Amino acid sequence: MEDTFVLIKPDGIQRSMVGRIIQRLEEKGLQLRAMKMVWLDKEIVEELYPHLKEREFFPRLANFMISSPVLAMVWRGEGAVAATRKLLGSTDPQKAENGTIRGDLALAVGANLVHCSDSEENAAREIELFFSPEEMWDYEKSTEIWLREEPWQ
Ligand code: DAT
Ligand code: MG
Repeated sequence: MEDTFVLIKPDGIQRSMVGRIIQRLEEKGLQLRAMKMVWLDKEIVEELYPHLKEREFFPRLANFMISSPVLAMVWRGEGAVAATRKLLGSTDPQKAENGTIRGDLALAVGANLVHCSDSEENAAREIELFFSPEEMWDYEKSTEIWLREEPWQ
């Protein structure tokens, strides 16, 4: 089982996409382990995007990310990191396939609705940035039996 970090960005909150985005993750079969609404500051944006700190667009990205509260989450599942990347689609919504969250619901790379981790290592780092172990729940879903061959057995 793998955990991945997902964050609904300010445009997702402002455009009332929270429910739709969470629905996609639930429909995929991923399990919600933790969720927290937070208002980022520039320091945490730099920690979330260390690979982009030197890029010319970073100041715009940082201003966008601190423009509204965001929703931070941990989702668990088999191959959760790669599965969630696929569900989000390409970074640039203009290039993202239809059927993906960014492909269906966004137009601009500067407002692409959702962040998710790009590797297991980064997932662990990003989760630690936002959540303590006590804030992440380990539990069985009672609906799990209804995914079996003979749920009534
Ligand atoms: P992803 O979010 O798909 O993991 P990333 O880590 O390369 O992509 O970039 C993080 C965010 O930075 C991305 O979601 C939007 C913004 N960004 C990336 N490349 C950009 C660019 N060329 N111009 C403007 N914003 C960009
Ligand atoms: Mg990234």
